[in-house]
Amino acid sequence: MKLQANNKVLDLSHPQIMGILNFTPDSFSDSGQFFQLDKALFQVEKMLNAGASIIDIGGESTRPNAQEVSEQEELNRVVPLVEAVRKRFDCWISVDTSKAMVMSESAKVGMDIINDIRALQEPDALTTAVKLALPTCLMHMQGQPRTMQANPYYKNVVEDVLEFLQNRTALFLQQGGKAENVIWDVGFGFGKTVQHNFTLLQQQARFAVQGYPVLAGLSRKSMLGAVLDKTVEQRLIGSVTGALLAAQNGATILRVHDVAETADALKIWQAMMNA
Ligand code: 9MG
Repeated sequence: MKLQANNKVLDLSHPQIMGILNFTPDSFSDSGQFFQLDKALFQVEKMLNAGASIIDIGGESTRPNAQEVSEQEELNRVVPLVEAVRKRFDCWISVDTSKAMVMSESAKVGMDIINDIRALQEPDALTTAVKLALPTCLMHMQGQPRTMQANPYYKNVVEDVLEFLQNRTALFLQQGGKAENVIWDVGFGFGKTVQHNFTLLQQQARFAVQGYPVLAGLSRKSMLGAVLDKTVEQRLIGSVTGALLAAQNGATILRVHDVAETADALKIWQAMMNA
């Protein structure tokens, strides 16, 4: 499998690392605006040198209980950063957004992948993504970030998530989107209990065999903290293990904070696979 955008090809015959770059007020809060951009670019360079091939830029915090961000605020945060990364680096850039305007403005300055945790359900998002004709990650979430962990419920979490992704994909294709631009993500931590999350991780191969690349994001998430009884800062080994298990179960894009450590783990896994 592969992705194509803006005259680039991303080979998904082995897992690729997507490095996380959150550009929310708390992420680089100790700096002024110019230095914030500078620090973010330094962070991008570090992740690329450590083995990331995709940088995921987000201007909206998607943590449980996070407040929503206005369109203008998200545009102000994301678009100049996408433009700056595009000018400096020859990497893949994904933008974590659900807003049609952020998608189209980011595409103008070099975005390669739309990463939408709301699977194109916001106004105009579906038609915009189809028009942009870029690879698009459709992620499953039950509820909204502010309330999603209140009381997650599924009849059968694997079947329910599978049905949701199939339905969103069918709509995308009906509107004229191309199958080769679809990426799937079960949405670890988005409206799911610890048990739901680990069931989805265990059964991830069910999603991977459906014909679309699977993206997995477990990095530092509370499902790991719940098992390890560790704070966010103490979840490095849990995160690397989670990424590796996701790769083993068919994920080909791994969304992580700790790029260098994940890259080492993948190299060992790959050596075993190639032996
Ligand atoms: C933005 N974001 C936070 N967690 C994520 C996950 O698990 N997958 C994707 N696609 N995006 C995420």
